[in-house]
Amino acid sequence: MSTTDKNDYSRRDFLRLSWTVAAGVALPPALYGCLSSDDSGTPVPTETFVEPQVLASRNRRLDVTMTVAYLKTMLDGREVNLRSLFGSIPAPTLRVNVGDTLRVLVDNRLPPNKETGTGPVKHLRFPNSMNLHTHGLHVTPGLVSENPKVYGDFVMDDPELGIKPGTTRQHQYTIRPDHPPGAYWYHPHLHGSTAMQIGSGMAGALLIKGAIDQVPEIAAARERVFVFQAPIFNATGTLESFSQVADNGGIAAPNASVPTGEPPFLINGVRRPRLVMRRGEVQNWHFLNTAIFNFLNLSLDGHPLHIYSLDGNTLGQLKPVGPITPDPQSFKLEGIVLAPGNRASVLVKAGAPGTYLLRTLNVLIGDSGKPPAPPTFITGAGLLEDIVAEVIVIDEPRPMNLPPGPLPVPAALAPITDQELAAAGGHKRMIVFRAVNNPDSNASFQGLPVKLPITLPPASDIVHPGDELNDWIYQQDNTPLANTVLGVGSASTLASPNPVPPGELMEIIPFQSTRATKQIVPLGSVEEWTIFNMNFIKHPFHIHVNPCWVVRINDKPIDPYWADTMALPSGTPKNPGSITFRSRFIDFKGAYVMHCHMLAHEDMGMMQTVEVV
Ligand SMILES: [Cu+2]
Repeated sequence: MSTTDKNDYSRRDFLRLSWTVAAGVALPPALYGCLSSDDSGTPVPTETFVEPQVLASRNRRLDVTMTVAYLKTMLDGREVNLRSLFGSIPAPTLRVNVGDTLRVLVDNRLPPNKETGTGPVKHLRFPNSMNLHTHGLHVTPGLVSENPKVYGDFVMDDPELGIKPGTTRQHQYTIRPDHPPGAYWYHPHLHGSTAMQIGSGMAGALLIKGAIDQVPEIAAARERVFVFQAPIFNATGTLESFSQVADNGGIAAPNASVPTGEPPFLINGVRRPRLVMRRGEVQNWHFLNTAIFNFLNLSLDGHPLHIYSLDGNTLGQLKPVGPITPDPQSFKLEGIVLAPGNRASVLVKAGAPGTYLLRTLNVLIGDSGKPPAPPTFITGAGLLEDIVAEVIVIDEPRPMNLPPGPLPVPAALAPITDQELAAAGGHKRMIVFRAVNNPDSNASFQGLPVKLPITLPPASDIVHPGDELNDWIYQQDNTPLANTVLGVGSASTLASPNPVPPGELMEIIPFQSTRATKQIVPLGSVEEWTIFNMNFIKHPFHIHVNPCWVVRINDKPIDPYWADTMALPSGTPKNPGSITFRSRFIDFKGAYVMHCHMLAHEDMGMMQTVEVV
């Protein structure tokens, strides 16, 4: 057997093992980290990196049934029982081509919701209901057909009316021939359950293949998907309700038996997997940050990572990042920084034989003015360096090349120039993201209702039926979120030095409410939006359906780029951070959302409707 065969066999073994893990069978520990040998007796390091199962389109179509159920499996050496998609954590990679049709029948077999009646506030009572979002896809956000009911990228459900346990929903996504090919992902998006469900591992990669994949050097490179997840679960390996999810994406600690802190990153369900490359080999890696709170700041020892695509949007050339010499004292080193929701596709060319670490470097996710330094780690302000994978380059040559020239960029990603914006009317919007802290924190931790330093509107003003407004303002359980209201509002009323200006109420009304601020955009328009951040946390702003051409950060021009998720620079009410982008609201009418991708924030109301009319 040639060495190539050997390598490919061990790869297939691990694909099989991957499926075994997905099926919920514990792997014998001995299978990890062992060495096999080739015919000459030379030990060949065994990969522990596993690919998620791939579900690929055939004849321009992929039609799958997504079973949603609890999964008993091992994660990071611990037995867990968590909600899953397709019986797998992470969920399988959906692989389609531009021009294909993707159909997903969601079959929710989770047990009935328990948290009814007197449980936490209304929208947190449906941990086993869900819906489905294809993150980054330019597809219709509404219904594809009324009879029978077929849904596009629809996430506007009232939490009470999502895909309930025991029910199904048919989705259909038509990937336009001009859709940018790249790395996307899918996950549930029911308001109030999103953080808990994605934190459990309910997420998978969605690859759209097109011209970029036919570049000879990319086509020749082995492709790997890195679904970064930081699954959260308590001491018994479960995550039962939203009230267990902390603001920082960990487990809230109502008692000493529940582990605290932020969960470590896994790649495709494996902690610190090992990859094997040959000297000179080029591989094609898709990094997807599907964690619900934590940023990645990726760097490979001794090797540049050549980015060619961000959030599925081809850059047109390789942009090398690194190699970086890690410095445990520094929070300034920038590798590939991926906020929750972001993706980057990179080419890596293996150098000299040796062992190299793929790290997530120290990263500040908030700027409290005092960068955290080990060992005095400030929760929520920064993440310490971690090793996320190990790359072994073996001394067997496989000479391959990086693409020498420009890379194909889809026409849909042409820059939005000043001229185009002006010709379209030059419409601009300003939108604020912020959390309002409740100073009366002790009261909430004693289980008392939280009082916000604001004046509530009269009940007669509440158009939406029921107790919705109270629900979405008051958070009455004991999570750290109890002290915080997260919302989206209008800059015209909020860009004020007064921390609680009159009119602030509009930012904390639930996104489905008829009283909530809604961004109404005419179909075909081109606009420039500035998103302000008045908090020290870098809230990652995400908007569905149409990508964003980012032109300014903190009002300073940058080298523009396309993205669907952007970490807002930190700020204060007096000096908000900001990101300015332009977008073409084309092809699809309908209602969708923009929100914070720190998903506990989204669940607490940091979400607003965009309606293209
Ligand atoms: Cu946020």
